[in-house]
Amino acid sequence: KDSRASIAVDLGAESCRVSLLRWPDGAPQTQLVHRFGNGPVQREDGLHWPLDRIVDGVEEGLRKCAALAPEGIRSIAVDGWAVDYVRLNDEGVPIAEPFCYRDERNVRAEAELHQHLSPERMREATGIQQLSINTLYQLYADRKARYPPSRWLNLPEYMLAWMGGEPVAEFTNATHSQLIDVHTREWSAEIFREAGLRLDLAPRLVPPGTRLGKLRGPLQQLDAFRDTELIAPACHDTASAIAGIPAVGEDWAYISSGTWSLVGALTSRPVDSPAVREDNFTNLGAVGGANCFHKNVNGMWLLKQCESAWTEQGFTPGVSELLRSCEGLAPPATLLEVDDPDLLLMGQMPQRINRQLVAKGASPLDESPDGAPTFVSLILYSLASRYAEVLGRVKQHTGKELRRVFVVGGGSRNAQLNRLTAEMTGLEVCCGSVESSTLGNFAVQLATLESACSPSSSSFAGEVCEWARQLS
Ligand code: LFR
Repeated sequence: KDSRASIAVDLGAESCRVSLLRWPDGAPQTQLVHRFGNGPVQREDGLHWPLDRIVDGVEEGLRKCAALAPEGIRSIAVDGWAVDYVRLNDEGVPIAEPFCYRDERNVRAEAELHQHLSPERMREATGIQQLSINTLYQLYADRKARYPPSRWLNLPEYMLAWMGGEPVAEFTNATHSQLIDVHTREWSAEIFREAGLRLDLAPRLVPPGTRLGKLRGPLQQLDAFRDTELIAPACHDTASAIAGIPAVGEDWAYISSGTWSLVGALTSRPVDSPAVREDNFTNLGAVGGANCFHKNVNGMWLLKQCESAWTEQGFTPGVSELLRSCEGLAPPATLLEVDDPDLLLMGQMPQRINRQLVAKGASPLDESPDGAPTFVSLILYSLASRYAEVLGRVKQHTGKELRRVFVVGGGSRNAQLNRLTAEMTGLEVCCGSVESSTLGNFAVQLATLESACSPSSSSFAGEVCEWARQLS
């Protein structure tokens, strides 16, 4: 086997990570080399991602990796959160900073578009869950704002193109756009047409595990990057995180726990029925032609947003102290509906939570830092209870006999939440990797480089799983 290193870039809404995989003595060893903070920034025209900062951070990470790997870099792949995109001119240069999916313009765009194209029809065509954050509504909001039609790339694919790769839309990421036809697995001409969007401006679709060409540009001057392949992994971080779970069999579910909690199970094909639609479950692309059947549940966002509200008041306990502070509190009498659209928006989280409690006839919590433990306890119990509810529905819809749930991602270290999840779901909670997206990203790179099977085949998925096991 080629003994050169590989790099995985994982773009997260709160932090981005650049990791290195090397083979000292022939055994794989991964290392987090560079991590930098990320977050949406409020500009005059809305909430955006600081693209220049992200690009600079990735470049710094790549340079650090090159310095650590004298054997050279064989391949690079990028995954990240889905739905957001960079609009590009004909030369592939960004026209503007990308919008953040939490911008309120999407809620309006969703309502407007549904007047032309019914949510029922859209569901039938795409098989995915109705979410105002989906790329479709954002492109529609761009159109309504009269931005000239332009090419666009989702963020991970943009980063790969920035390194010199072919501009593409990787399938797992593309399914989250709400622009893919669930039956043909191609862009849905109908949805493009009805939303007034130009199909000819959409990128070419490729499966996870596609080679996109060699790294080019200034970085190629570094010895380590002379002959580096760019690979599309599962560009959707959730699909990567699931690819990083080294589990076989049919008895397991997953919770990919970060800013969001993605709660569901892998299936061999999309699952559909009136009840699935009613429950607003999603079917998104997974590695090797499989399907992620899950629901977006709110996640660490609730905690992090409360934390920043308290920080503004000069109270800076940090998440681990907050978690400790609520140990031993009695279970809250009224639980939150964690997926209330209001709780997905940014800012004023303790106030938003109290608004919901009051609307339910419960007493509001103390919004001063003294009340922090009660908020944290309420969030943990409410999340675990929602996980249990969603996993119960997963069993019904898929017919799977679930015994285990793998929790992966940053939130998997939350021991209290894991304990409550085990209690409320009755399933064995298995703690996967905190960096499961990175692990899955590497596993797809290795399967792409080492295997002869088609990336859309289930044998490819098997090889990815075997690499994930070796890297775990
Ligand atoms: C997780 C994630 C979810 C997606 C949301 C928005 O990071 O990618 O899967 O629904 O972020 O992209």
